[in-house]
Amino acid sequence: MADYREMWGKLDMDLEKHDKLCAALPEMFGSVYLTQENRPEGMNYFNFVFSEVHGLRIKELEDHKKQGGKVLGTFCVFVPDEVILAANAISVGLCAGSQFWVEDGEKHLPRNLCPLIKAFVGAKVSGTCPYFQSCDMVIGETTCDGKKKAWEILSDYVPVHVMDLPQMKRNKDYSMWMEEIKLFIDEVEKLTGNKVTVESLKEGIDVCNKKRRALKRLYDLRKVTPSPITGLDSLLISQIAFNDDPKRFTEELNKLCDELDERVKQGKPEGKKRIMITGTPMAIPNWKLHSIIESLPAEVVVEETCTGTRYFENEVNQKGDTIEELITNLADRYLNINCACFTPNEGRIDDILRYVKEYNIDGVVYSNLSFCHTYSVEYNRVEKALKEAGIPMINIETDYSTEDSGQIKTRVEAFIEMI
Ligand code: BJ8
Repeated sequence: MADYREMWGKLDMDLEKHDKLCAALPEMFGSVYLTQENRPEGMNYFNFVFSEVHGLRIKELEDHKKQGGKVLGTFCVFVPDEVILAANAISVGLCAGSQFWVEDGEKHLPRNLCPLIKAFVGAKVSGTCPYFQSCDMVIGETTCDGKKKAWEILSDYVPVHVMDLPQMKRNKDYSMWMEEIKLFIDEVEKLTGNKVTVESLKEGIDVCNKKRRALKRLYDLRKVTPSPITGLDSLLISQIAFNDDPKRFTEELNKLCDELDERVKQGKPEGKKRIMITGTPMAIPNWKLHSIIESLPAEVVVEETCTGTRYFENEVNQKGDTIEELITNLADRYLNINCACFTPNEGRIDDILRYVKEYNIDGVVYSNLSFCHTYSVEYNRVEKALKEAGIPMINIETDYSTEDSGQIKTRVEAFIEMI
């Protein structure tokens, strides 16, 4: 990574602190990922992307900016990437999944707050995330209270545009969300100097739909027993989906799926328990729960999370001759995402019950980031529904630290023996 120091310096990064992060990540990746046996060849691309996550990809963003392009950072799967692509800008996910940033976040935020929020604020204020440093603007959204207030702090450091996400799904909420998408288009046009046209928006929709289709293909392959790919590898792919070039990502993922098609033909059941994870997102490099579960005789075969099915389920309808029609299509697809910030949120229960059948699930791990109230309160509804369906579930509330890993492993081990 030494070659990139000049680039990082120009991005106004704290190089000394960033060195510490760069020193820790390869070791962590090696111990979690490279110790897995019999990984598909196609994972080499995703290993490479991770190894260059602060290098080559950032250089691509900088090259794009040198040619007059813009980079926008996002934190939530409700922000329509299609619009960003239509204005010839690049979208990067900024949700942070490392304990490394929490301490700096806590200098500006209460300690008893979701680690995801503390980590992304910490990543920005410490100047150690080159994605954040490359952003011309970040797009927040009014999902949970913690995020909503964090935008005010971030706006001291970087231009912020906040999308007002409705928290119910009535007709008036659809109209409101369409208005928000229109305001977002105005903002993106102003920033980039590029007009979002019917043609460019259709192209953006097409790129995003193809990416969703490739991810869906990967998840469909995981429905097979045994899954031809580990949950850990799948999670890495989903995390990389937020930052990689979307066309290249889709192409590489489809290549990997071709290889997995072959593996499926040769796979023999290994007697591992099939686990669904449901709950809060797992931003890179949060691999904690997957690595605990898969160190036991179990495989994670689906994640009902935003770094899982909520990211790619449902495509945007590409039909329409006006921007208005395409905005309606965008609103329809995005308001179909079942995040716990909505009330009621019965759609999430339906999704979970459907996945239990489709993925032949033996047990569900409810994964809740500490202090995420929406998901922890919604546990009650999910538990009730799964109890009625006769599916065992365990509730794991945790953060990014490793202090509780041993305790979680003991609990998950007992759970897996019981199911
Ligand atoms: S659509 S899950 S990405 S809001 S930040 S709500 S974990 S307390 S991330 Fe999310 Fe969009 Fe919903 Fe998905 Fe809880 Fe933390 Fe808030 Fe979070």
